[in-house]
Amino acid sequence: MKLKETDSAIYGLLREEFDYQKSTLRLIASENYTSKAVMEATGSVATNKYAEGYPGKRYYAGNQYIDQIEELAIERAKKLFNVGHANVQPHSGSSANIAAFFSFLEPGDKFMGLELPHGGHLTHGSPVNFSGKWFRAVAYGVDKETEALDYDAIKKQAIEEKPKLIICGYTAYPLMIDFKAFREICDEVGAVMMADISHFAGLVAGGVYNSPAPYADVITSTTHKTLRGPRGAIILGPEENGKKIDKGVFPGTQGGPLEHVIAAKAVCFHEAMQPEFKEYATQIVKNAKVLAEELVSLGLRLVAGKTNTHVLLVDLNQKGITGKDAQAALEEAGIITNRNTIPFDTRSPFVTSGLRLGTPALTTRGMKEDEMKHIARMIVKVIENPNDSELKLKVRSEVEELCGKFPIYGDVSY
Ligand code: DSN
Repeated sequence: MKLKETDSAIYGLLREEFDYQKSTLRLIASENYTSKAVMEATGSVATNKYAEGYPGKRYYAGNQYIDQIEELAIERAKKLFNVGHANVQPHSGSSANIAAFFSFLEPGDKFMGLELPHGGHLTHGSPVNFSGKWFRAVAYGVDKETEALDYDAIKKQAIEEKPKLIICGYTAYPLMIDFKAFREICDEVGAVMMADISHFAGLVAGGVYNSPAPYADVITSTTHKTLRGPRGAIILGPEENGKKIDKGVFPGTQGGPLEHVIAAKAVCFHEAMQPEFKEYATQIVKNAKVLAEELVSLGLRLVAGKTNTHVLLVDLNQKGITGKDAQAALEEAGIITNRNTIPFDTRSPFVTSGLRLGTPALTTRGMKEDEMKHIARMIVKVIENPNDSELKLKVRSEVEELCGKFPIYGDVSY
């Protein structure tokens, strides 16, 4: 039985999506192309099984193979991130953060997280999210001059606010985080240290980003960004927090785990343990740095002036274009990005003054420094001439030509 015959509408759309992914440049910092092996596991028979509970303690019969899959995923996650405990069941990054809050906080407790426009995530205390509605969220920010975290200022604020938990780890922060400094701040005020490493988990696994493992009480992460696995998440921590973390996921905030996705997570962890993955992570950062330098040399301003991670944030204010319009013009040219607020942004999150760019997906395609320079030139041309249809068409064909040289999923066809 084939999808093509049973559901031609979905088949046709998936085929179009596949062609679109092949022929466009993905610069969304949180996206990637996962391996065929990961996709195979995601599309496997493990989707048919209910397995509420944990390996050896399930609420349903018939889990002898599923238990082994989940155990393997757990052991690999522990080894990859050098932690005493891993829970591989969270369905998404937001689910992982809800579970972590459930494990360590009571409704109404105070916690601190980075403000959304400064690079924080929705689940780190935004007033429209559960994190801001059910808890007393206090936002810290980046320094106005440097646009970097000011650890002394965060410490001062933490001493004044006395939060029960502090989150570090962000979605749009181009610099490396000092996790030891956060541990010291948390110790000073008796707070739980939570690190959300969703964006840079692959860089941690590849050894090119500081690891929070020696410091954090709980670590959450998605598995599909720089880590290049299936869409999903994990929660890690020291062994002594294991029971608390597990209860926070099930029965705290989730029911049946997605065992097909857990199988794919296990595949992803195995892939991330291979020497090639270190090379991949190293190249992601090299590419981001070259892309950043080239954009700056072409006249764009970057938040914090640079990147030392996979992500860079362009401040479009001097170019007289909003993030929304830049994103739309680039999309027409086949360059897929996302608009993003920048620190102290005067525009709404729907419009924004910034553009977030990242190199994980381009690096998976095998692109290197030369391609980054080429892409930077195309981006600047479009941003400077967003209404020039002819130019956008020309860039679109340049993009297609470049994509053709760096194919994805070479022998896969629909
Ligand atoms: N949506 C993710 C990102 O793009 O950073 C975070 O959840």
